[in-house]
Amino acid sequence: HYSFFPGTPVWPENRRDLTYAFVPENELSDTVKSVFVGAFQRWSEATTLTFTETTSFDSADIKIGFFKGDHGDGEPFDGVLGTLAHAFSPPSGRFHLDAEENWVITGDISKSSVTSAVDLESVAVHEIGHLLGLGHSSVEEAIMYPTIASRTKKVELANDDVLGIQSLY
Ligand code: TQI
Ligand code: ZN
Ligand code: ZN
Repeated sequence: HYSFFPGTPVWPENRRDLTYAFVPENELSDTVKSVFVGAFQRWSEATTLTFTETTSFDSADIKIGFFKGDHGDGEPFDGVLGTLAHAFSPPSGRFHLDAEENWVITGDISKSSVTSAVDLESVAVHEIGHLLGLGHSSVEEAIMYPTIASRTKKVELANDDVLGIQSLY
């Protein structure tokens, strides 16, 4: 079953059209950015929320960046595997990914020969759930289940995820 953060934080009523921006220094390719477009779409299809990229980083609701090790928020990344990414409850909008992971951005991850390969879209869909206010789920099929088998792609919201997000928005 789905869960929320303590106190059930959500984006306020007047902040349902959210903007997101990428840390300019990351200089991400359009291919990488399009993975996030797809991940946001999963959640906008289940709600009335919308997500639009903005180039104005400072004013964006959701700020996405890849960082290595200690990146100044007291929650350092740890290199390959371990922590992959973290995102914080509303209305933080902080969405950080571990730059040292072997991120897979296209293709069939199950065919990857890199045992530590991690599917970027799967992690992005999960972290966006946190950004919107969902905690972890006890349902194994759910995107918000707290573990993912390695070399797995899991991007389709389960019923449990949809029920959870629809009770928030
Ligand atoms: N990062 C953890 C996560 O996003 C961070 C975390 C731990 C957390 N406990 C939390 C965030 C409680 C919010 C509330 O769950 S992670 C997975 C999964 C991670 C893990 O790097 O371990 C995914 C990131 F579910 F597969 F295990 C993405 Cl998909
Ligand atoms: Zn961080
Ligand atoms: Zn999580």
